[in-house]
Amino acid sequence: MTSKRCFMENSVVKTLMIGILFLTLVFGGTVMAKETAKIGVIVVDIQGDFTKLKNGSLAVEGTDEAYIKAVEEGTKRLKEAGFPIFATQDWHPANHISFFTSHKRKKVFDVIKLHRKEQVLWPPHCVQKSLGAEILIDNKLFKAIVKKGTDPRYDSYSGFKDDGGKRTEMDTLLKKNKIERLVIYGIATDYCVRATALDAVASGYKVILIKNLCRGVAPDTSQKAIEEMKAKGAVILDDIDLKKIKGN
Ligand code: VGL
Ligand code: ZN
Repeated sequence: MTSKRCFMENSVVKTLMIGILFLTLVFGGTVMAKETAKIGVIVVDIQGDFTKLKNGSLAVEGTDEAYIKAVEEGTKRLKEAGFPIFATQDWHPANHISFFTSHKRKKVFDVIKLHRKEQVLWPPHCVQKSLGAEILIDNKLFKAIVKKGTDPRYDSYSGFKDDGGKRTEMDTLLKKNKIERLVIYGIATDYCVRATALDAVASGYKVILIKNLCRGVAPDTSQKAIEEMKAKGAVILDDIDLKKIKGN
């Protein structure tokens, strides 16, 4: 009698244990899979020429030491959370078409029509191998640095492709790393951050923009750019919020 009851209890316990194990595997598996939906980071153009800190040729408002420090600290946090970090680097030849100096009778910040688009003529900046082209945060943070704007004929605000339609290695790199969601921030909100984020959305990535880690060339175009990114489906966060980044 006692041994029979004991046997019954044992089998009930066994069934329960197998059930719990099964449920843990199934539900735990899905929850885990969701949590590991892979997140990557793109740090856009944190280069000397875009900063006040380095007296850059195209220095953007608010790019002081505190800003660069905030970008570096934020990037470290995201790396420690396990996300692969990618950077874009504006990397122009000295005769690049976006430089006003490459056009006769043109002044800095003139706007011309180029390849059927409006092109701002910038001061020469981020010339290949120059000091101003260097990325200002610890380069060891990056899994890869994607150079852009290397073709003298085309500008490339986007880290994904230039104005001639030639793709960089960004999308291949992200796909290789199984990235589905992208945290994006950097310089400039209204140019390279905007173009990179919009191309990321168009390429099927879920985009999270960290507003306080972005700086723009002008307030009105920056505000417009943020609204545009939001309208296209990007999530705008004021600051890094790991819970929201993982759960959004
Ligand atoms: C950028 C203007 C020219 C940028 C690059 O990084 O936003 N802006 N080249
Ligand atoms: Zn440029």
